[in-house]
Amino acid sequence: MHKLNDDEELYLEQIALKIRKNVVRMIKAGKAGHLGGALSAADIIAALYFKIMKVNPQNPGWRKRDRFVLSAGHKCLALYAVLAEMGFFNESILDTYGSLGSKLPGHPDMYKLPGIETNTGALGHGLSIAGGMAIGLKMDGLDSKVYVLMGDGELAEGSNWEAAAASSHYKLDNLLVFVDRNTLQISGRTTEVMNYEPLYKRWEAFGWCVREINGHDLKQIVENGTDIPFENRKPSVIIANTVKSKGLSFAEDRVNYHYWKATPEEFQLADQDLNELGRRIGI
Ligand SMILES: Cc1ncc(C[n+]2csc(CCOP(=O)(O)OP(=O)(O)O)c2C)c(N)n1
Ligand SMILES: [Mg+2]
Repeated sequence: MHKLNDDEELYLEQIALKIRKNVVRMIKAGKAGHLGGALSAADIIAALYFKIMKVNPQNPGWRKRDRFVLSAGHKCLALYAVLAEMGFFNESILDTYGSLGSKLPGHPDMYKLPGIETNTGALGHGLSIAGGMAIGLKMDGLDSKVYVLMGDGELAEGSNWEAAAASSHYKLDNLLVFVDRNTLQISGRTTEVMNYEPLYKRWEAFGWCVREINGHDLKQIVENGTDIPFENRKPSVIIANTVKSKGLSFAEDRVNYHYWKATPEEFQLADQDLNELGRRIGI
């Protein structure tokens, strides 16, 4: 387990802010994009890449790397931003979002961009893929881990629960799921569209070791994310309570910012909010 000190926390806050700024930058370039889920997950993704996982931007296919599966593929703007920040590719590629032939499609494509482990976008498949990776790593005698980021609305896909059962059956203690529980999905509150609460008890009933954290608290994310397995011979899941569109005051916790086709006035507001946050944390 790694405990973040204050300097490390500030550094990760700065990375998370850069991710948020670059998410908005890509949406500006592409004229629209999935905003809310990228921003609710920005802190988790910053912590994963900059503190928790072993990856090598100079050698994306390094055999001993940890694997990251963005099961909720529509959050990919946050993934593109962190991969650019890590140096997997030149940051200028971010400005091609939305243009023909871009390496940054609306959902991630492992054949187009270094650092993408698997194609996602159709919800409900990432956990099955990750389970297969986790089994494969064990068979190869590697101690690498598989990290998965899922949406809370995504959990309504039944295939997830087959994968959850299989992961505990095969004792995949090299697997850690983050559920970004922002309580919204595409068309409303998750509890109203398709209720899967209480999440904690459901995961537990499927044989997982469960923890619940504040998904914007970088200390909690790192402390728990570096502490796996929570229990030997069991897969681990962190239910991360978050706010959809976190960081943009006019959009936070509002369903209509799941996908954002912004007006120039809204872009101005977004820049104001993020620059203000930057002034507070020194960038
Ligand atoms: C199989 C499938 N059905 C429907 C969709 C359309 N869709 C895209 S995002 C989304 C909502 C996802 O909500 P959640 O998992 O909570 O994501 P977040 O709130 O983090 O954006 C839906 C239904 C999809 N991508 N795949
Ligand atoms: Mg959600």
